[in-house]
Amino acid sequence: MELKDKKVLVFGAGKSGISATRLLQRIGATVFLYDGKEDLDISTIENKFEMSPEIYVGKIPKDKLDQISLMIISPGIAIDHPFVKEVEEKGIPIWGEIELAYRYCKGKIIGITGTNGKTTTSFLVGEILSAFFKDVYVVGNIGDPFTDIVLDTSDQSVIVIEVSSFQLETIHKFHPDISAILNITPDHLNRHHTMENYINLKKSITVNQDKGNLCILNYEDSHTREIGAKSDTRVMYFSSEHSLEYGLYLDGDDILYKKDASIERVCNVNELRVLGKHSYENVMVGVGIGLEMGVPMDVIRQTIISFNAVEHRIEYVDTIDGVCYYNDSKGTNPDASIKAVQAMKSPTILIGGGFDKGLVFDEWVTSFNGKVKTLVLMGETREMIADAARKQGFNNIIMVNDLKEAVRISAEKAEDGDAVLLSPACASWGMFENYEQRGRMFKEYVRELHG
Ligand code: UMA
Repeated sequence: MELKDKKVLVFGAGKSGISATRLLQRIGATVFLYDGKEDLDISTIENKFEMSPEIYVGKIPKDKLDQISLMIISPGIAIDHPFVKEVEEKGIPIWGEIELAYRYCKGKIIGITGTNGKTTTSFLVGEILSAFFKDVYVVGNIGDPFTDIVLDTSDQSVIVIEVSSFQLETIHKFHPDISAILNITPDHLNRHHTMENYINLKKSITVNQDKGNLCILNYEDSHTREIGAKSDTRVMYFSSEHSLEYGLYLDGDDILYKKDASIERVCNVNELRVLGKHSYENVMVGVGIGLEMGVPMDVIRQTIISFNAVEHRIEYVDTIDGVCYYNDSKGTNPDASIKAVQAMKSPTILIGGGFDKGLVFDEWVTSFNGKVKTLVLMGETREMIADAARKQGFNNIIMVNDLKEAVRISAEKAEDGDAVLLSPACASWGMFENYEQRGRMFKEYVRELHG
């Protein structure tokens, strides 16, 4: 669709909406920017554009809908939102911000999705590719909208996109040259309603791929293995448990790459700076993508060996009075948090709770396995989590009102040699703007403990 001189409605005036508006303006479209938040202060957005679009908050005049050729929606807006339905009923096409960017993007596209590990993996893939290619971008759910950079891309560019299930709801032609689905465990069920919908959304990252493309999948995850079995795309698996005919796998402490009859040792996991099986899986995906892109193994090896954990993902913060503090604010669902708990090496005071995404916490509590000595709970889900814990006989629970109190109480309860881990198993929404802000606040409160 040619968008020059067309009128386009952008729904959502967060990062994605602002960036999509800028792109649309640059390609000659007229934009109506609409946000449903009635008390949104327009003066905080107006200055983000060379030329301000028409901005509407709370409500948008009905006649505007008769003028538009397309609506772009932000990932935070569900496709069953009443306003989205109203626009859809008028027969107006609806694209997500990712789809809009894709239509103007040049170069090779790598799309990385999965419930957990996609931010770290996207970042690592960006590092591996930047060590070999000149023009590499890492965008998407990781924090910088895809629409921000598309007009800078050329045929030589490589674009790594962290893609969330929210973003996949509104793709149409989006076609990555390489895709990866790291794992699929329950998350965002309040938005997607059923696990089946959630799995289908993750799978849709491959929907436009063909035999000339590659999809990298987790052999140990029954959902991704099933996607691979039914895929029309070329598939490479990675595994932390089994040796494979083709792909990357863990053999003892070695990561191996097998293709045809040859087996190449990539590295020993003890050479890596990242910890835990889930981290080795992310590394294997990074290696797979690097190799597919033609990056020499020794360049890949050097990059993965010097790669550190990313911010907010089992991030070491400080040691105060013999207690180590870890920030895992990115632990926004039970499965991610289980990995953080498993990575702890000492008795742990765990800070959890937050926004209710319709998830259950029983498996999370089971993973404590004697390691978590105290559970400090905050947010909307705190009673729900406490019930799940008590059901399993875990009663050492402290309820708090906010994160600051959680850090203070944890410091009081912790003894020399313990760890305090913020890994909420819930989204931050309602208490914080996002998980990054929650993680930054945690680090600030920990630093304040120095007095
Ligand atoms: N809004 C409405 N009506 C609604 C919902 C939202 O008008 O029903 C408005 C809000 O008032 C707000 C704007 O939409 O002004 C926010 O849009 P948004 O929620 O899509 O947020 P963005 O700032 O555009 O950030 C989005 C992603 N946010 C979400 O998916 C919720 C960011 O992922 C992403 O980094 C960014 O685009 C750049 O691509 C964050 C996230 O939490 C990190 N992702 C989820 C996750 O990782 O679990 C999926």
